[in-house]
Amino acid sequence: MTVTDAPRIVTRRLGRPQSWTLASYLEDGGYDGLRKALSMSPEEVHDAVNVANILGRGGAGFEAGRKWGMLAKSTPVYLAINGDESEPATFKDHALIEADPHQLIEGALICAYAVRADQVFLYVRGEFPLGIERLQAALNEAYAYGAVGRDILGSGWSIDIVVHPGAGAYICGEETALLESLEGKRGYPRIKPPFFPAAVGLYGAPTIVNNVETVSNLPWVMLNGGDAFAALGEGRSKGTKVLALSGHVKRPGNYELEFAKASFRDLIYDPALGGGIREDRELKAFIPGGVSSPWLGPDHLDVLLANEKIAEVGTMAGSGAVTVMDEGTCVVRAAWRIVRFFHRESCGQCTPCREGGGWVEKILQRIENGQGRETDLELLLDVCDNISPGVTWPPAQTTICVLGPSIPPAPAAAIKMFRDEFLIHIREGRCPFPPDRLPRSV
Ligand code: L3W
Ligand code: SF4
Repeated sequence: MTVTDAPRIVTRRLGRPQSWTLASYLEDGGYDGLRKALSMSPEEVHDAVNVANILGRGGAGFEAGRKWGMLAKSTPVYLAINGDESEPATFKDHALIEADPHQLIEGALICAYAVRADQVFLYVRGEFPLGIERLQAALNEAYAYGAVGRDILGSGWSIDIVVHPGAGAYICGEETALLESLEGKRGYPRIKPPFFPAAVGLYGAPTIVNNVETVSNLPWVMLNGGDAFAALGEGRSKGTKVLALSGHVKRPGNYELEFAKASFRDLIYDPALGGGIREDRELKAFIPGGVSSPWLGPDHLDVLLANEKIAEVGTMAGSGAVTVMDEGTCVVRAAWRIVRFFHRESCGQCTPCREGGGWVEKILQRIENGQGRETDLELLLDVCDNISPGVTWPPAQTTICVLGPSIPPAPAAAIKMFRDEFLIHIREGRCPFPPDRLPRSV
C-alpha cells in the first residue's frame, strides 16, 4: 500500500464534472450523512464525533467534539463556519468551498444538529467570488431540496444558514475577530481566555466556530462511523488531512493524506504528490504548517505528517500549508515577505504586533536591500523576543491573538538556519541568490 492509497474523505469529489451542483452531490450519496444524523439523537452524533477525535483543521488542532462539549448551557446557540482562509500558501478550504459546497453545507448541518444550534453562518473570505457564488447557489438548491430551512428532510428539525462574505481582512479568520465582523463591527480580536466563543460568542451567546475542512469530514463520519474515522491515522491525529503544497515543487496542489502514514519526503517527492523539486534542484528549507510556523530543513524530511510528530520537532502542523523553498531561494527575502504580510494585516490593538512587526519588517527590508548593519541580526532577534518571548511555538502570548507571535518564527528560523546568508547581505551588500542566477520567488 502506498501513501496515496488511503481513502480520500473530503476531497474525493474534487475534479468530478459539476461537483458543486446538487445533482452531482446526490448521485454520490449526498445528504445521506445528514439523514443518518437526524435518525440519531444530537448526543449520539456528538458521541460519534468524539470517537472520531477530529482535530480542528483551521490551525490550532483543538478537538471538535471537545469544543462542542464546552458550549455554555444557554440559548440561542450559534454556529459559525470559518471559511476566511487568507494565510499565504493556505488554499485547501478554497478548494473545498468551490468544488464541494454541498459537503460543507451538509457538514455544517450535522454540526448544528449535534450542538442544537439556532442559526448557522458560513463566513467566507471575500476574495473567493466563485466560491461564494457556488456556495450561495448550493444553499439555494439545498433549501429547495428541503435539506435546509423548515422541517429538514421531514425530521421536524429546522434551521437557517446564511452565507456571509468577508471584506478582505486576514485578521477576520481569527475566530473572535470573525464574530466581531459578523456583528457588523471592525474585526478586532477579543481577549481569550477567559471567554472562549463556546461560552461567550456571537452577540454574547454560546457559539461554535469550526473550520470548513473540519465540518466537511462530518458527512463521512456519519455514514462510516466515528470508529472508521479513528481507525485512520495515529495517536491524536485521526483521519486524513488536506495538505496545501506550494512553492518550488513540480506539482503544487491540495493532497489529502492519511495522518501519520506519509512523511514530508513523501509529500514533496512522491511522483503522485509534489513530484520533487522543480528542475531537480536541491531542497533548501520548507515551511511545514502555514507561514506562522517555524521552518524545517532537509534533515526533517522524514518527519511524519501528524500533529504531534510535527510538534515534536519544535514547529506545528497548523492548517496544513507546506511551502517548499529550493536552493535558489533568498531566505532574507522570504522572511521579509512573510513578515510584511503579517505586519500589514495587524489590526493594531497590541503594541508588540503593531510596532514590533513594523520594526522587524524594516530591518529585514534593509538587509535585503544591501543596507544592513552588523548589529541588525541581534537587534532583529531581540525585537522578535519582545513580540513573542523565547520565540517558541505555541507562543508565550504577549498579545491579544496569535497574529503578533506569528511574526517572529520566519525570521528567527531563517537566521538560525542560514546566518551566513544574512551576513553576506550585510557585509557584501549583495544577495547570494540574485534573480538572474536562480529564480528566488517563494
Ligand atoms: C472553549 C476552552 N474553547 C480553546 C477553542 C478556541 C478555538 C480552538 C483553538 O488559532 C491557529 C494558530 C495559527 N474552552 C478552549 C476553547 N478553545 N480552549 O479551541 O483555540 P486556540 O486559541 O488554540 O487557537 P486559534 O486562535 O483558533 C489558530 C494557526 O491556526 N494558523 C492559522 C491559519 C490561518 C488560517 C486562515 O488563513 N484562515 O486558517 C496556521 O496554521 O497560527 O495557531 O476555537 O475557541 N478552554
Ligand atoms: Fe491585533 Fe496583532 Fe494584537 Fe492580534 S496580536 S489583536 S492582530 S494587534
